[in-house]
Amino acid sequence: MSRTYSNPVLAGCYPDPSICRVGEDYYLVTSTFEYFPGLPVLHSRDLVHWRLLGHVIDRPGQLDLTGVPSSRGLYAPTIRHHDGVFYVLNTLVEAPEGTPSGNFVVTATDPAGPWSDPVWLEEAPGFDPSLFVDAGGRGWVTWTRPAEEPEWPGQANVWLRELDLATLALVGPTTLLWNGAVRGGVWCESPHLYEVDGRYLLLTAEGGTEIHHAVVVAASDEITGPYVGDKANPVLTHRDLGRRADVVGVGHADLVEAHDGTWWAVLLAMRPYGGYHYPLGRETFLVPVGWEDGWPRFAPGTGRVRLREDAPALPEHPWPAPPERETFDGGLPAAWTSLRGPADGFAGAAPGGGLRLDLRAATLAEIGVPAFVGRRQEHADLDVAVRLRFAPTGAHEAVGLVVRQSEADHYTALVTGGAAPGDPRRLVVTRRRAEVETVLANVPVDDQRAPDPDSPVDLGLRVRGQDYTVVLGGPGEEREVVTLDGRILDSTVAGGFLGVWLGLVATSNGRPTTSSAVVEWFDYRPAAE
Ligand code: 6LW
Repeated sequence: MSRTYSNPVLAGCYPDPSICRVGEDYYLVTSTFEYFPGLPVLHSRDLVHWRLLGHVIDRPGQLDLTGVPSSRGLYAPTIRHHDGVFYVLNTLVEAPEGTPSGNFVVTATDPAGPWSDPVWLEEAPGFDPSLFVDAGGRGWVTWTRPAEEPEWPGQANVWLRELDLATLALVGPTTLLWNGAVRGGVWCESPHLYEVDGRYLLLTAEGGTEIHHAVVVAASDEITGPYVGDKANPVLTHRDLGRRADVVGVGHADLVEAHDGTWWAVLLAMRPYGGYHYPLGRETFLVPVGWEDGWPRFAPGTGRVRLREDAPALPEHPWPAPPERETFDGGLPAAWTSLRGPADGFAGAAPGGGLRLDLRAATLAEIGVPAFVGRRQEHADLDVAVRLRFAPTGAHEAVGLVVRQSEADHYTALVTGGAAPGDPRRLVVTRRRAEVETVLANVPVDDQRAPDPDSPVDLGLRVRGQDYTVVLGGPGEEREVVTLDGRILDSTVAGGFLGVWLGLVATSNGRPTTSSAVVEWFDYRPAAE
């Protein structure tokens, strides 16, 4: 019996995947928008199991994410390798005025980093830049640009220009390559070029990164075109399955030839549950690719992105699983992120163990750098538990759990109060939906007969599908406080390009503060299936 693997190969918010191979090693990057560090670089030996190597954008000197609204910032990246150098091309969207933005390229000789500072491709306005190095070693950038005089909303085109790999400067003429496979189709984007059997293949996404997403392909004998679409276009989509499919929004593919000569695509798709909602966001899937008459056939024979697929015949190479209990011994784990800037300014290993979180005046509702740290929600069913040490010194100080989509849409379950006699510590659970805040629960934290404001607080989330139940109290003493609805946090309701992040925030709600909290541990335990 042949081996199988389960899709997605990267669960949770890993959108816009791009892949390259160096020998028997595979490297993959995904978009991260306003999160910092940005653009994770993942490594695999078998295309199925991935581990985090580092991040492409990991220091503020590279670019400025402060002031970038949610779901703007770092869009879809491309990773390529040529002649000992890794290239990542990317776009910074909606940076504050006066700071560089748009398409850029960074390089590294080690994919784990350090990556260079960006070289901005100012003469290539648009997004989704990709690099193709031809057989003669010449570099070519393709990218998407919204049509200047659109015939319909969302019309976009793909452009090409040569990139001098020695200077990273764009040179020569700019050529319009492609207008999309479907007249009236939206967002012809995510263009990648390949040379296969002497022809140039242009793979793009079309239909927008939602239910109508699709993969289309065109080919040309010359790199500059004319490109002729495959009669089978779209060559992969689930748009015809409608909203009840278990996998929707299939698109944004990148191809790789494995070291055994088989071909594969990574792409994004979503898994709705509890109705047409997908709080886990756009995830990375792996799909087999075959060739017929010079054209790629995705999942030959089924044409579908399946949750279980026949595995590559490469030796299996799993990586150690991350611990379910994070004790922050080395400070913030590599897979955790903050918002728009590094966490070093407010978080680090606490002297007695755990994570020190210094409160900041900024709140999660602002487009700023609040004292927030978090990680992707990667499972539909899981239990989160934290033990916090927090003795507020001001009435407005609050520390606790966050379920985040954006500054406009999130839930918080925060420990507050306790700074003055007669002001007992409370847990306040708030929903922020489309910028409107509603307190859903406000309950005492401590046993009122013997309040002990210095005692640690155990707080948790029991996530079962779209139900996120806030739990207060340690093992054996858990109290269910309130159940939150996950549906309001996905892109179908809240908009945006992101899946949900689970994390912690420490805020003084706009007041000056010198307070800190300690997170003794943070459990992330997928529930048994
Ligand atoms: C991505 C582009 C897109 O760069 O969304 O809708 C952007 N299309 O391909 C962010 O994922």
